[in-house]
Amino acid sequence: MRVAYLGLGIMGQAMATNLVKAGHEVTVWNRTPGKTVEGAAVAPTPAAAAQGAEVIWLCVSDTDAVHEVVFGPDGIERSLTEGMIIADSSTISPSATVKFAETLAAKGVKWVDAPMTGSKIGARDGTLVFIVGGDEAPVEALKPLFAAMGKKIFRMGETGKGQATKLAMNLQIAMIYEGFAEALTLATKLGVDTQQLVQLVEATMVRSGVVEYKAPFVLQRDFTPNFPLRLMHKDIRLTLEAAKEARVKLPGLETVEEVYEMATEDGHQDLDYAATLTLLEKWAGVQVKGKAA
Ligand code: NA7
Repeated sequence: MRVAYLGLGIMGQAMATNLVKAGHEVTVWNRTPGKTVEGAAVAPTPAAAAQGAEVIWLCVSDTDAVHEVVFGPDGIERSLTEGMIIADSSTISPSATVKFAETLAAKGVKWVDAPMTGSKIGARDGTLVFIVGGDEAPVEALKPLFAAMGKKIFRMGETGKGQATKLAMNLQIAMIYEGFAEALTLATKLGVDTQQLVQLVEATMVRSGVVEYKAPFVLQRDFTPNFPLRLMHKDIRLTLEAAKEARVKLPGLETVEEVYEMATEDGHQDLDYAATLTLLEKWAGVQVKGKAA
């Protein structure tokens, strides 16, 4: 398929590379020039990249960035023609997604929200899980592209439902990790061996995929970003906004947001979100250690 790929960050670069490898005709664009993908053409603007494309795939930071790339002065809007599909893998506001889709529906353009999970390793290995919202026909048409970049897709309903589901997923990741980090901090202060605590967690119903994934990094104090704290913080804020719009109260997540706020003030925004632990440690006056540390 002819694909315009817009946004070559950690995720987009790897995803566009996998589209090229699968034989698709890809044209890329990135806001900061110089980022390229081997085997793909490079366009000077989003509008130029979208010319003649069947699918325009977006993977940029946030809601404002998507708005800029679609409706901004060099945005794709002017290049859109009937039958084109926009697939958005950025994690952005569900309600803004619905508005963007409605604005473009008059042009006969379909919007599929396709945020993903699997972080940078999943993007590199083509094993992402896509959480999708959109009409059945465009989602079906995108299947060869999903297959090139991921291992599974979950269609959650119409446009916007992919983003809504992604927020509900990341809410759980942030809260589960916060619980783990608080438990490690308290256990350390009380003199419990944290390596043994993790073994106990894994042998009981307390276990979780989040802890299984994060524990080895945390016990070695490796906070290099798999999922940067600034992006998890953005998702937490998006979730709280969506909750406010829907008049839903999320007291746990509101408190966790404050932890991310303070971790950002401490300069940890480009580390992995697991580094929120260091704030709890600072308050408790301890440092969590595993045997390997
Ligand atoms: P990164 O690595 O932070 O990359 C962000 C990308 O978004 C990067 O290409 C940026 O371009 C681009 N960007 C940011 N703001 C804008 C604006 N205003 N206009 C156009 N392009 C912009 O993020 P990831 O790849 O890890 O994640 C991308 C999304 O997937 C995000 O929503 C995650 O939550 C999930 P730059 O190179 O800085 O010029």
